[in-house]
Amino acid sequence: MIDIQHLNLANIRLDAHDDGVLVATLNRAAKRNALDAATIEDLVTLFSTVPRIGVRAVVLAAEGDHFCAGLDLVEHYKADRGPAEFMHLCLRWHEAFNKMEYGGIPVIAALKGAVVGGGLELASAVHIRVADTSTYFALPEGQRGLFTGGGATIRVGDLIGKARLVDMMLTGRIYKGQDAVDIGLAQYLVEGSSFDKALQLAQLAAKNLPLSNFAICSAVSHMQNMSGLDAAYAEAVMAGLVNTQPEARERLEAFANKTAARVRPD
Ligand code: 1HE
Repeated sequence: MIDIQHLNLANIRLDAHDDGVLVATLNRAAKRNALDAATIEDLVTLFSTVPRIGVRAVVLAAEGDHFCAGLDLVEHYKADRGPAEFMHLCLRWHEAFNKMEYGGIPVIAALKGAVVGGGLELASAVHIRVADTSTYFALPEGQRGLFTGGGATIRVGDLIGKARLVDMMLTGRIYKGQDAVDIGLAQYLVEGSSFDKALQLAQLAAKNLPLSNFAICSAVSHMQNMSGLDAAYAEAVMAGLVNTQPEARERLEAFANKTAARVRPD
């Protein structure tokens, strides 16, 4: 059972399922789920805690028609922040997003409507992105006299490559539909509800052994920061741990006994 009682979040609603899936819903639809400082602190708290409370997978969803409109521009305008203050705020964004990407728990985003600016930075920190037909992606910072500060230069660049990233930044280009999938902004595009599909994927991932998911949802990202030589070494060490875990014996035995599912299409 997931214990979420002690988590007191201002702008994220939590719903724990018996199978270990935690649904975390951005809950500021009136502001199009814009990321104010309080929501960033919620994300830091949530994703610092999630790996230690029995969660096996997370669905990151949103209330309203839009996944996330990015940085809370009104809060930013009113606060009239100085460079050091904004730098420190960005470091909190990085803290939150790094906890998501490197935390070892699969995070699957159910996208819809605007996934823009910091909203795209948030979406790019999860492990699987599911879009519906209303979903669109953009980096409008340039048009607002701003620059990305929540990791777009790294994570969105990893997803779509530098040339497309710079085009989106310079021109405000919007991607949606199959084009967004084709360039790597989303892995799934559904006609119906992105939430239903994201939940289904989370339930699938939750059935994997936690140590396998840890390797997939933490080690892969760490390895991509390493040289090829070091990544191969780290992969071997990780596989040494994961592939000999006692919990895997049952699954291997089932394969050996021909009772396990075979890997076949349809
Ligand atoms: C906001 C925000 C926001 C909406 N910060 N309050 N991001 C952007 O440039 C996107 C800015 N937002 C929009 O373009 C539109 O709001 C949407 C296309 C997302 C939605 O449009 P719509 O017509 O449904 O809503 P709206 O009427 O524009 O906004 C409804 C309310 O949400 C309104 O507040 P209200 O109190 O007047 O009702 C808006 O002010 C509020 N709202 N978006 C604050 N972003 C670490 S650096 C990251 C840099 C960035 O992310 S730059 C931000 C890029």
